[in-house]
Amino acid sequence: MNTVQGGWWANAVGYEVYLPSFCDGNGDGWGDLPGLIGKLDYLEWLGVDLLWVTPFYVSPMHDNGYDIADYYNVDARFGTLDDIKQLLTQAHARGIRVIGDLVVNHTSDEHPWFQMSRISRNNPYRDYYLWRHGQADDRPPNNWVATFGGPAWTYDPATGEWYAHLFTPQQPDLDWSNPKVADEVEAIMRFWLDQGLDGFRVDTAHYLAKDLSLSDNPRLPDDRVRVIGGAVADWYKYDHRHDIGQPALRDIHRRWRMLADDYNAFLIGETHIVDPAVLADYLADNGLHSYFYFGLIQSEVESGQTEGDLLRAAIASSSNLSWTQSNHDWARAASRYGAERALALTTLTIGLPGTLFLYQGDELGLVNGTVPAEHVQDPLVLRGGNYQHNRDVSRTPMPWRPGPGLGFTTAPHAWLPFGGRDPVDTVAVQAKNSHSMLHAHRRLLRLRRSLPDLRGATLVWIDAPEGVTAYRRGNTVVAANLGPTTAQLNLPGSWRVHYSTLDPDRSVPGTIAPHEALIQTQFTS
Ligand code: TEU
Repeated sequence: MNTVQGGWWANAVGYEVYLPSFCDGNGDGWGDLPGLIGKLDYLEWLGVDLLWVTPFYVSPMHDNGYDIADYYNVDARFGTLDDIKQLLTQAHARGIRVIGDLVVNHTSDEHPWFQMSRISRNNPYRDYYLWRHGQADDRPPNNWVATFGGPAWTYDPATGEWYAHLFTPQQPDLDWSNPKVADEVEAIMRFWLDQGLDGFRVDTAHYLAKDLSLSDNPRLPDDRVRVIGGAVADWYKYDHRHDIGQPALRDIHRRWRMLADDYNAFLIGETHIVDPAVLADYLADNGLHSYFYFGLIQSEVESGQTEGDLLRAAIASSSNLSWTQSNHDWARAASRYGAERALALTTLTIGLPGTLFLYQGDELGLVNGTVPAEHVQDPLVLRGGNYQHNRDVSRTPMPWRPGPGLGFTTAPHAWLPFGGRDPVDTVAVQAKNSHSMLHAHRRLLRLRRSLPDLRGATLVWIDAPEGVTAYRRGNTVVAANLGPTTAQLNLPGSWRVHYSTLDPDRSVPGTIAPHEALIQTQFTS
């Protein structure tokens, strides 16, 4: 299962740019494309191969761009179509590819398709969405709940029917059983690939198709409910047998894959599926080129296990998964793991077959930003969810340098609070310190390029001391101590340490401290 397949993205290092919070080029406190273009030198210096840029299309921003009102234009708050062209030209000149975000489970309720569809029951756009009679005037068609809490249906008095939305009511779900919807989305994909985009991260890739019987989802027995706080708690109480993960998804993914292959473009699916076997099944079915493995974001390790055990199971299923520890929807990795352990896990994943993604600020070891309750913008909380579970903590502005505005903006305020960052959290300060997290990440990204075994050689897991996860690829060994005590890693032969997460000057193998990871190569004579 360890043969690397795939195109230019196999073994690439990706970097998620959460556009509203990355860099503000025009001083309005909101991140934009000119701001991002101004940071391409930094991203090249860091050593990333691929950017995933979150939605930049026209949007009323009820969910920061994940509610799209016009798929063919750039929202003025982010810039212009010309800025996209500039971004692509300048990124490509630096050898960096750029993928966009394909958000097509739903549109914005301000999209003209939805505006038309709600006018009358026989409007030609009516069947672009899922409109249904209620079980009674005050009872939705079934028991589905929205991911962000509350019923997945909203009643529209204009036509006396309900429409489905697996997120907020401002994000009506498209009806993927309508071939016209599939054609519209293909045209959108082609438009952006023709502009030079190198692919898409597919938002909620396992949603899209619904079971058109619209049967109720069974309630899970209490002992199978994942305990999670905030507005998403309701979602986890059900077995989502009828609203997501439907067989019809497979055709949608396969069709997109063929389209993308014509462009040599990369499609990576976002699913919350933590069972790697399910993802492997999607992959084996000629689905998207890769899917994010969310095990290091969402699943808890069982007692006696380490995150290394999760990774071993994942890689046993497929070599085309994408590795990540954070994104704009979850608490930052350094807050969940501690910065040192997060770096050790990044080191473990960097040598695994597949694509690795960092989330902006991961390279600085950033913990969650501070966002006082009165400043929260996340629709999850604004819809009545629990403040403790707001996603804004991972979305506060990127700290570029100390001082007012953090180098993110020249405005006195940004759209979110600056997060309470210290000078030592910033790119400028860390760039001057060779022992910083930033330099540790930069060295690591460079090693992936300079040690060919990390990309091509067969992967073999090593019998390592308790707590240590280690594998060998050719003459290179990657090992991380995820246990609580110092361990001794004795390998036959002579070895040189190229990389230690804790000590940039280390070259001698041997002990490995808790939360330390090493990359070492064997001398061959
Ligand atoms: O997220 C999908 C999603 O439902 C989760 O990641 C969700 O945010 C999480 O379970 C809550 O803790 C995607 C986007 O990444 C997210 O930003 C959007 O809000 C969502 O889709 C709707 O488009």
